[in-house]
Amino acid sequence: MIKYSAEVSAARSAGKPIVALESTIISHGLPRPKNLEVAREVEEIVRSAGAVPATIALIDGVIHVGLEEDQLIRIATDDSVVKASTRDLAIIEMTKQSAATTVAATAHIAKLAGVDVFATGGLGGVHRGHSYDESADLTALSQLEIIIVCAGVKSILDVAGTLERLETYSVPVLGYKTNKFPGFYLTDSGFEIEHRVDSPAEIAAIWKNRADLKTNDRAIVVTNPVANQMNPALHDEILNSGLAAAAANHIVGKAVTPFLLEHFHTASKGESLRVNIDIIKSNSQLAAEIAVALKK
Ligand code: PSU
Ligand code: MN
Repeated sequence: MIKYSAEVSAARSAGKPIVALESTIISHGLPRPKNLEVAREVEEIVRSAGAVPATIALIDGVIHVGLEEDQLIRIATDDSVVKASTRDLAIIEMTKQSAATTVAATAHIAKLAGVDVFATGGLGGVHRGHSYDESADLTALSQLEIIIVCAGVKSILDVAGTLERLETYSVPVLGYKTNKFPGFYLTDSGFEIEHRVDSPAEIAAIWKNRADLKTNDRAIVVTNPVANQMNPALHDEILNSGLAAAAANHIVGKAVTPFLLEHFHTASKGESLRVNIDIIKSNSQLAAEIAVALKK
């Protein structure tokens, strides 16, 4: 059912630390041709930190954990690549389409492959003004034992609502070297986080304690704030114009998030893109360090 890249297959046999990487950010989150460049750089960051990268996607209906070069190019450049959440996986296998996986779908496949650590940019969550538009990322996190490293939830979302949902689902939220909940493009979303951690070793200790306590049937969210944030005034202005444009164009369902991210990248003339790239690189670095710490 799952095909492993040569590198991931060797890492599994050797018991090496592996980091799962999502592919929707490559296909639908970052503009071309930067997306392919970043996908490659992120994999290299994971390797330099002593872990093995496993970018996850479906190619012609087959689930791949770890992509070979031609497969990564396919995800980054082929217009027919769709965005797949967990509910889409079995259907895409049947139709033999190629698909990039969201946080929810990537986490699901990572668990099937026995991978415990996962890096993304920003989590999905509750959408502003639409309390029934809630990313399947949240329900996935409530069901999968995995550590996800992110820069908080995407700032296009209802951050307060998303934090409340994470509390309901008993998903712990940790601030990496901070007590401020990161705001994706912004270092601080304006919300506090109760629990701060200062090292991958502390996160590994929490992971082990949860197994003993049997509170490990769900994810741990590690939030890693971006160092050089977007200008907050510019951020808020673009967010407002983006939300208005999404409503005016009747953008719904899985198209909402890619639409808003694209609006940001265009309207900010590359400033949000610069931040998004910083985020994914720094999260991948931290995820690799955590994966290494879990093996100690
Ligand atoms: N983080 C980014 N860019 C992205 C995403 C995350 O920096 O494009 C993707 C992830 O795959 C996440 C998805 O799961 O956006 C959320 O989409 P939705 O709101 O439709 O669930
Ligand atoms: Mn949605």
